[in-house]
Amino acid sequence: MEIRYSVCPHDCPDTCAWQVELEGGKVLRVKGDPTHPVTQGVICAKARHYPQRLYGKERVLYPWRRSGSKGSGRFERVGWEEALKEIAARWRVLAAESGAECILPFSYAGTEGIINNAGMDRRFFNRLGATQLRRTICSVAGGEGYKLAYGEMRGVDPLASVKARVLIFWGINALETNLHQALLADQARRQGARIIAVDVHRNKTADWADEFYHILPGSDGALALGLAHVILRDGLADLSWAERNTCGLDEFKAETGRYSPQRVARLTGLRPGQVIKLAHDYAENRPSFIRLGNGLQHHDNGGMNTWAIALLPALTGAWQDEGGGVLKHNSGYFPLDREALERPDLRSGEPRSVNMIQLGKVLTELEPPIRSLYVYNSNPAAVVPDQNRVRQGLAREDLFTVVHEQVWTDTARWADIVLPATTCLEHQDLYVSYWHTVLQWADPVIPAQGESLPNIEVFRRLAEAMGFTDPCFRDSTEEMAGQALSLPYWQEQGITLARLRRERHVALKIPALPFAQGGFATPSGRAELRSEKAVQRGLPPLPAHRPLLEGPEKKEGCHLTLISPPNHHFLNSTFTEVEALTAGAGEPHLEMHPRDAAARGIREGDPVKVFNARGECLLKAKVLDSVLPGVVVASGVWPLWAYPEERGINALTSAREADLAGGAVFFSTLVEVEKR
Ligand SMILES: Nc1nc2c(c(=O)[nH]1)N[C@H]1C(S)=C(S)[C@@H](COP(=O)(O)OP(=O)(O)OC[C@H]3O[C@@H](n4cnc5c(=O)[nH]c(N)nc54)[C@H](O)[C@@H]3O)O[C@H]1N2
Ligand SMILES: Nc1nc2c(c(=O)[nH]1)N[C@H]1C(S)=C(S)[C@@H](COP(=O)(O)OP(=O)(O)OC[C@H]3O[C@@H](n4cnc5c(=O)[nH]c(N)nc54)[C@H](O)[C@@H]3O)O[C@H]1N2
Ligand SMILES: [Mo]
Repeated sequence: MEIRYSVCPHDCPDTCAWQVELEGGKVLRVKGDPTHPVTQGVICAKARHYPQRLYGKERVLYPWRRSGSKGSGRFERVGWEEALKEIAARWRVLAAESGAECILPFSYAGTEGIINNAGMDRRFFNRLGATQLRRTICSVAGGEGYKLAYGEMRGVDPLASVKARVLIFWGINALETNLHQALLADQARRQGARIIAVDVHRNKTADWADEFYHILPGSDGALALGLAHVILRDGLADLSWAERNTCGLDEFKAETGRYSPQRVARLTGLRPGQVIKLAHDYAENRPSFIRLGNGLQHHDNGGMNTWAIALLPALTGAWQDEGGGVLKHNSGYFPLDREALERPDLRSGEPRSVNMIQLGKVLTELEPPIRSLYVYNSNPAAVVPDQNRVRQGLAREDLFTVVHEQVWTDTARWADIVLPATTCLEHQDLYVSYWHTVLQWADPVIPAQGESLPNIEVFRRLAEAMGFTDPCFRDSTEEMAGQALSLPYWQEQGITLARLRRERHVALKIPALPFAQGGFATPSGRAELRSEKAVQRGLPPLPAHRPLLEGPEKKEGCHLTLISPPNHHFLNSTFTEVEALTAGAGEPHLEMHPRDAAARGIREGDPVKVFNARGECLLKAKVLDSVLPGVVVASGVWPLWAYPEERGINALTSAREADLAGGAVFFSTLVEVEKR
């Protein structure tokens, strides 16, 4: 048996280091690398199934051309050269007729590998003059909200969180979505720390925590301001630190005066005593650590709520303790030379841009229309909101769709041309994490399966086919990785590509107390309780509670808020192609409170129709009190075949934009449910 190493490329904070066991050149097992400081030999069940994904029957191994009607799933084999020639020929004609803006790239984070995520593709579409895509589907609203407070995406190093005495998991289901953060918290708990979860349903993380605060969807801003109210009222703030390192303190004091425990209890569904207790438990135990999740920001008010929560350690001065503060997103510890990677200078004008969450509208309404779509690193037919419109768009006979994929996804089925993509075990890449602070590199572990090619290579070939002669279109993965790491920061870190290749993973040198003396990257240099940027973006100058647009208003006769969070067994829609994992996940279902079920004559196991003005989805009811009355939960983005009549959960979700940066509002969805 032979052992080689790789890195998990999937869109997950943990970015694990893999130890891969091979026999006769075949991958037998994938395990956690015991030498990686964060992975520590542990990986999730999904990744342990990688050999099934790699060699599974759903793998796309050759280029294919559609041979039946659109969406029929009938394809015939073609060679790479023929496929690329056809794409280039179609694009040349389209560009001549309508301008290259009629071509739209669509990608997200199928791979987090720096080079295959965003590099040669951006160069190519910049040079082509294609419509630009705003990649908003995941975390931009919360990201911008966090930046209103602190200016950049840096927070507590997760390895320091073991030192905390109180750890709040806020809107994050870490047990299923950030496993190693839960393991680090367990370590802290063994040393006496308490773990608190704040969520809208009692998920695995809530069960594992010592205390659970079960709140109403979209009420996090109110809760954070209520905690601030009690912290200031009861003398729990570190005012001397806050006076030196925040701006807008007096106004903030006045504003939070409006968030009495009684009012906050009404807004959140908690009892006033719970608000007071949480404020005291948080502020009186130090170091205090908040892991700020992604779930709470998939709402109309997600940006502002993230801002409000992020400010709590600036009141208590928690940043002065090792392990104290907040961790939302740590990509700021990995500054990469994006201009060198993506070459925005290759654009000749300023092409239009569209918001990816509005793909349905973009494909069906935009003028002048999109005439060709090139999809990679994403599965929009399943993951994008307002799914019926997306499908209407994908079904357009006049839309020339190319999908570069590892597996046969819902989106691939609607393609005119499907191209085979390598997996992380078959190509090189450079990996950062958006949670831990270890830089990684991986070389291929096995040769490319079938005729699959990495993203970088496909764009190199497309550039050649289009006659793009700039030498940057011939760069290798190593050259581009070198360009990404060319900023002085990497020299200061003592990290070169040669060293990284030798050591596979290198932990960054991060100050133990990054913000003990403030020094935030905001316009004022302080943590901003009051923000001019917020005003410029249409928010109030200080964080405030704002109701969900589809929340309390009870539009369209729909009375239940639908939350559709990630599934334990899948990674977004990835891994749904692994039979053992879909079998383990069972079938798509809807959790509802006994009171809501009884009011609709619904019993455990009943087939139900979940619907609103946008569409419907057929699920099986699970009646339990892990959800509050008025809230229903359907976990996972499943492939369409798993739903009766092939109507996915995103048929219900809205393509409305959140309060910041055009983020997605998957969880601000009102539905009604009836027995079928
Ligand atoms: N197993 C697994 N792991 C994953 C993924 C996956 O699909 N499966 N996806 C990956 C990706 S892309 C991401 S972005 C992350 C996301 O992982 P997380 O950061 O954990 O975010 P979510 O799972 O979307 O939501 C977390 C929790 O927020 C809750 N929530 C919803 N609305 C609210 C609210 O208004 N307030 C509060 N307090 N809580 C609310 C949801 O019920 C859910 O339990 O996970 C990554 N890891
Ligand atoms: N209802 C609902 N919808 C959601 C969410 C939710 O919680 N609820 N979560 C949202 C979030 S947070 C996110 S991030 C999005 C994620 O949405 P997507 O980014 O579309 O994620 P996946 O569904 O995992 O699809 C990624 C695809 O990329 C492919 N891929 C992987 N590596 C490569 C590669 O190297 N090259 C190529 N060409 N392809 C590759 C995989 O095979 C996979 O099919 O979904 C969003 N949609
Ligand atoms: Mo995400």
